[in-house]
Amino acid sequence: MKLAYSLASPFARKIRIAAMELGLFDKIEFIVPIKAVPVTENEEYVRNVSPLRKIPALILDSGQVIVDSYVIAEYLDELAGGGKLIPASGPAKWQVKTDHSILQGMLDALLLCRYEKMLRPPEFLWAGWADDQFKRAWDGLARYEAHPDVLTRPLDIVQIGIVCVLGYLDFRFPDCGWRKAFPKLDVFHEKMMQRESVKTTLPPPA
Ligand SMILES: N[C@@H](CCC(=O)N[C@@H](CS)C(=O)NCC(=O)O)C(=O)O
Repeated sequence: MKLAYSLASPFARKIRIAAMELGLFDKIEFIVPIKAVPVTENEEYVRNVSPLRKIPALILDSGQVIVDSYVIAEYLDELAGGGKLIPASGPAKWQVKTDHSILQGMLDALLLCRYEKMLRPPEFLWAGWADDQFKRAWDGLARYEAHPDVLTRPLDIVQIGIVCVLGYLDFRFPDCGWRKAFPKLDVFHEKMMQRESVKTTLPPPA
């Protein structure tokens, strides 16, 4: 199978970490098919992979395409036997899915903030909107700072998601000061950095 990804994408990083942790990394060929920013047309990708023009996407050997990083993570988890990074059933499953959705929203908000600042012509920039997107991610971090139980349990997709948010902040918002504001997340991040999967998937220098 092939993963359409980029080294800079926090969503794709989640899948690369999950694949390594699940022992599936070597089964995947990693390809960089598009420049993953809005307003970059790519008809072939639209036709063959996804009309949304987003990465990551997993292309199975059968040709079937799986999109959205959570769905891909769920697929890989099932392939690895199930219940490894996502609980198989019960209240824990729904809590993990909910937490993951919040983290997904945090990443979406950070990307919107970044796109607003990077892509929009300066005269049209809506600073209040970009700041509000950033605040959603920031408030999300406060949620996990207040729930250290999430940070100390065995590895799951929520912890991987948190690492990807923190790594993206270091990558695109290096002066935001999250370490000072969220000391428990800082300790968590240091601990996670000892994992090969987390260390080797850091985004490249900006
Ligand atoms: N919900 C999607 C979000 C993926 C996403 O936004 N990817 C970004 C790159 S990090 C992208 O492809 N952006 C291109 C665009 O929005 O045009 C997922 O979890 O896979």
